[in-house]
Amino acid sequence: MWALVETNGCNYRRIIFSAAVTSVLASAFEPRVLSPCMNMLVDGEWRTDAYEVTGDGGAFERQETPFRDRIRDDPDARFRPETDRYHLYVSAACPWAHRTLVVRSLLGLEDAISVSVVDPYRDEDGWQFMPAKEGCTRDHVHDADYLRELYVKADPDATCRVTVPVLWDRKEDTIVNNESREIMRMFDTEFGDLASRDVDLYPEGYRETVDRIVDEIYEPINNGVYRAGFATEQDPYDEAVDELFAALDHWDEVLADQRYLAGDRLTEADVAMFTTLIRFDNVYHTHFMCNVQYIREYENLWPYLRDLYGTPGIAETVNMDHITEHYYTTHPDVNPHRIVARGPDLDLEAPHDRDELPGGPPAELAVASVDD
Ligand SMILES: N[C@@H](CCC(=O)N[C@@H](CS)C(=O)NCC(=O)O)C(=O)O
Repeated sequence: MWALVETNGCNYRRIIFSAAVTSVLASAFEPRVLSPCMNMLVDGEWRTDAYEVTGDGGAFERQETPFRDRIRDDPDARFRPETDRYHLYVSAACPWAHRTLVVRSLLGLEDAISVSVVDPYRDEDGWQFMPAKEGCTRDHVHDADYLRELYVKADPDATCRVTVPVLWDRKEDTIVNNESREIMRMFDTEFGDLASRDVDLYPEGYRETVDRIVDEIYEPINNGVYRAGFATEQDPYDEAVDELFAALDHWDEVLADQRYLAGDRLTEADVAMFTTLIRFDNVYHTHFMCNVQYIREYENLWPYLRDLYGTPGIAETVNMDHITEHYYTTHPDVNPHRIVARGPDLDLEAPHDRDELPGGPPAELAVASVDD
C-alpha cells in the first residue's frame, strides 16, 4: 500500500491504490470522486488498481507528457528525419493522435512514417492491438499485444499514463515523443525532404499567429470538452462549459470573415481545431455534456468543419465508428452501461460555400474537393 506524489516530472497529484487500502488512505488523503479508468504504469509495472484523483474541487487535470525528444533536420541531431525510421502509434478515436494523422496525410508522409492503430475500446489493460478488428492493425514494429509494452521498452521504470499518440524510433528502439502538438510540429518543419506534397501548415509569416491560436484554443476547446466531461463537481463543469461555448462563439464570429483560424491559409491551428469539432456533435455534446449547442447549429463553425473535412487528405483520417465506440465504452464512470449513442447523422459532405472567402487550401491539395 502506498501513495505517490509528484514523481518523474509526470506531475501526479495523488495516486491511490484501491481495495483493502482505500479506507486507510481515505483518512490520510480524503479523496473525493475517483476519475474513470486511470490505469497506468508505476515504475514500469502496469497497475490496474491505480486511480488518479481529480484535483481539489473536482476539476479534471491533464498530466504532463513524459517523452519529449525532438526530431531535427540537422546532421548533429540524435533523431534525424529518415525514411523507414519512425513509426506512429495512434488510436483513430483520440483527438490528439488524430492531429498527427491529419498532418501526416496532408503533407504526404505516409511512405516515410508508418502507422499502427490500436483498438478503440480501452479497458483495464489500457490501449491494445486488435488486428482482427475493423480499422485496427497489429503492432508493426514489435508485434506487442499492449501499447504499454512499448512504454516499458523505452523506459523500464516508466511512471506515467500510457497515451497515444506515440512517435517511435526504430533505430534506437525507443519513444521519441508522445505529445501530439510537438509531433505535428516535427512533421511540419523537419520532414520537408521526405514529404510527397509541398504543403506547409506552419508557414513563415503566420507562425506567431498559429502558435497563439493553438495555445488559445487548447484550454477552453480541445481540453475544455474533457474538463466538462470529467468534472466531478458542478462548479468546474459549469466553468468548463462557459469557457468552451464562449470560445466557440468567438471563433464562429472570426470565421465569418476568414476561411481559416489564422486567416487565408490552412495551418496547424485548423488541424488542432478540426479534431475536436469532428467529435463534438456525436460525442462531446452528449457524452461529455457539452450540450449548450451543436456545432451544426453554428453559422460559420459548421461550414468551416465541412470545408476542412472536404480538404483532400482529411476525410480518410476520420473513423467515426472508432470515435464513438471509444468514448461511449471507455469511461464507465461517465457512461456505466457503455451504450453507444447513435446520432446525429451529419452531412459532412454538404456544400460549404467557404471558397468565396479569400485564400484556400494549399495548391497541391486544392484539387477536386467534395463539393466541386
Ligand atoms: N498530451 C497528450 C495527450 C494524449 C492523450 O491524453 N491521449 C489519450 C487518448 S485521447 C490517452 O491515450 N489516454 C490514455 C490514458 O490516459 O490512460 C497529447 O496531446 O499527445
